[in-house]
Amino acid sequence: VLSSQQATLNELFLINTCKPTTTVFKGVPEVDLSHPDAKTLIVNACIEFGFFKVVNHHVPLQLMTNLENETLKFFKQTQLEKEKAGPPDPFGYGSKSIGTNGDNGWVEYLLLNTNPYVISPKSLQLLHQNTNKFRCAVEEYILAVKGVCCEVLELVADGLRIEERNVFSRLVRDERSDSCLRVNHYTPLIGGNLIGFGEHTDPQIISVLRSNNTSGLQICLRDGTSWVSIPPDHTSFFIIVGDSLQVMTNGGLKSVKHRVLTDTNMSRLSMIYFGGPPLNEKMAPLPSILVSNKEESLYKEFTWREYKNAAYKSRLAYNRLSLFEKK
Ligand code: GA4
Repeated sequence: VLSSQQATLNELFLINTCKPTTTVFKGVPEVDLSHPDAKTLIVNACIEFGFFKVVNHHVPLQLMTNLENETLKFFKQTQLEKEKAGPPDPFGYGSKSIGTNGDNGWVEYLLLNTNPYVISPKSLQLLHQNTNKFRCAVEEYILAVKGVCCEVLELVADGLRIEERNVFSRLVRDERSDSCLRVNHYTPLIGGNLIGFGEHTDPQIISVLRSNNTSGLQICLRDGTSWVSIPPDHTSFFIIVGDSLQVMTNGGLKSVKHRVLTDTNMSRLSMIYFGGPPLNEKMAPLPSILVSNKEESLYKEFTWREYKNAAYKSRLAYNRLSLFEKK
């Protein structure tokens, strides 16, 4: 029999009753960035799963744990203190509610845009309301993770045999790039299996995720129905293919649906860097891909700003790309 508190939680966060025992996935592709054939491994992983793990990335563990500790200090404050950095509109501190269209999750988070050119007042406030140590940890981490993001994107271009190896990475390196950093904190709940962050694809190009050693992340396999749990690894990064990479490769590399379930006894802390293009950037399949594959574009013409606006108007689980597909 469920306690009334548990029953309310279940209602709010859609307890996963259909498949309580999700398989732990042993087949996550692992890419050593200095492997001579990293580019092929990466493209194969993007095709097969839209997801892979990066090892040997040269980002010191201490840099990751430093941000982890600084943000934990933030999350340990009282709710009242934390809410001074909210609401997330869309940047700032948020709790339980995700986006503005009625999605909920058992999560609290910090969301900030990372680029000095486009940084929002709320992100600045978040950085400056906190200690110097917090701000340095964020800035140092962003610099490092942006490097990993760009290196992976250059290997994607190499693996696809695109001559201009910075076709994707230049968008993230651009001083107007609309990239952001999110830190998600999932506190444990007896009963487990609550939805921490509901299923969705990321709208950006790729996302680079690092978490502590608590499980919870699941991806949906290409059959569209099987959810598998990803074993956590606090020393590595996980790469998530986003909708924008799907568009730029004309559907060759598809975005991956993923979600997070809460753990029964451990807190999960994840930090995700979303590599996004500048707002004015036209999102279209690369001409070189269309030519070499002798394909027509599957998508209507749109800018990242238009896509992002559409995304922010949609529910988390919505298949946003369908709005931009040619019929
Ligand atoms: C999913 C990926 C990123 O976390 C995010 C999310 C954003 C938000 O939390 O504000 C969105 C979600 C994400 C996609 C649909 C909209 C917008 C919540 C939501 C319901 C920061 C992003 O860019 O898109």
